[in-house]
Order: sequence, then structure tokens, then C-alpha cells
Amino acid sequence: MLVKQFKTLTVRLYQGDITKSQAEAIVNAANPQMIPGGGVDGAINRAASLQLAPLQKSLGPIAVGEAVLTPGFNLLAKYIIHTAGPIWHGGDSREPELLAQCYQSCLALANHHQLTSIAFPAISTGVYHFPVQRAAVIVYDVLKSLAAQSTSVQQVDLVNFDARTAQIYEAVFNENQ
Ligand code: AR6
Repeated sequence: MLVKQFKTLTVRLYQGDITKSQAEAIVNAANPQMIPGGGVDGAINRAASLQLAPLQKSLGPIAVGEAVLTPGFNLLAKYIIHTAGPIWHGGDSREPELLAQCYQSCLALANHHQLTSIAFPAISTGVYHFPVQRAAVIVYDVLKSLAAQSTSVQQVDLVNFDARTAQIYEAVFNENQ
């Protein structure tokens, strides 16, 4: 595990399954229709409860970059924050800005609910094909600016499922100060 301190904000990076996270909220990389799919969305739905899918669907559609909250059902996490990441179309369709918005919306919702900890997967870097290195730099910048703001969030976990994503994230967070 790599631990980075941004002022009072603790950021932990590790390889693992986000459905096992002990954070107060975990983030789901959903789609605008809020129709449960594969990847982390499928894993969260399997681990949470069959009750999640109908609730998730009822909250859609959402805009890309927006976030909504549901209970965590059987997860250790009390809440699931669902966001819709951008599909990578080459980088000229506001994908970087929209990915930053996803993280910002989730963090704003966590603050609204006075949560102290939140865990994120690598949003958009799976079937949506956002380049992992560029995504990691965006996440780094969002978290650095979060640390300069007033927020209830004290700990952010970046939970990467596969070794390659975990290594790229670690390298980016190690390179930047
Ligand atoms: N824990 C943490 N990360 C995971 C897990 C897990 N259990 N399972 C997969 N990942 P993706 P996207 C990683 O495709 O690109 C769905 O169908 C995965 O290895 O889940 O935002 C939705 O319904 C990758 O690093 O999300 C949408 O339609 C990261 O999570 C669409 O996919 C994101 O990959 C969203 O695509």
C-alpha cells in the first residue's frame, strides 16, 4: 500500500477488490442509464444485494460526471456513490474534464453526507478505455485541490483491481509531490 498525505487528507493506494472496502462509501463506475453492467458495477451489484439494481435504475439517467448515492446494503460500506464516467473518444471530447467532474461530484456528495472516508475504483479505465496514466494524473490533481478545501473527507482510498493499473497509479503518485 502506498500512503500519501495531502495536508490533512490521507490518500491510500492499493490493489484489491473495492467491494471488500471498509470505507464509509465506495464509488461505483456506472453508466448514465444507471443500468447495472459488468466490471466494478457488476461486482458491486453482486456483493451488495439484488435490491440494488432496481434502485440504481430508478435513479437514472444521470449526466456524465454526475454522482448519486444509494445505501450499501450488504457491503461493509454504508453507502455506494454511483457516477458515470466519460467514454474515451481520443481525448478531444472533454473526457479529462468530465473524469475530473466524476471525482469532484463524488467527493462533494461525500462531504454533503459528512462522510470521513471514501474508496474509488479507476473510473472509466475499463470498458470505457480512458488511458490509465492520464486518469491517474487527473485523480492526483483533484485530490490535491480537495486537500486545500474544507471537507468532511479525511481519507480517500484508490482501490485498483489489476496489477497494471495499481502500478501506474503508484508511479504517478510517487512522481508528483
Ligand atoms: N474492485 C475494484 N476495481 C474493479 C473491480 C473491483 N471489484 N472490478 C473491476 N474493477 P469498469 P468503466 C476495475 O469497466 O471503464 C460497466 O459495465 C477495472 O479493472 O468497471 O468506467 C458499467 O455499467 C478497471 O480498472 O468501468 C458501465 O457501463 C476499473 O474498475 C461501464 O462498465 C473500471 O473498469 C463503465 O466503464
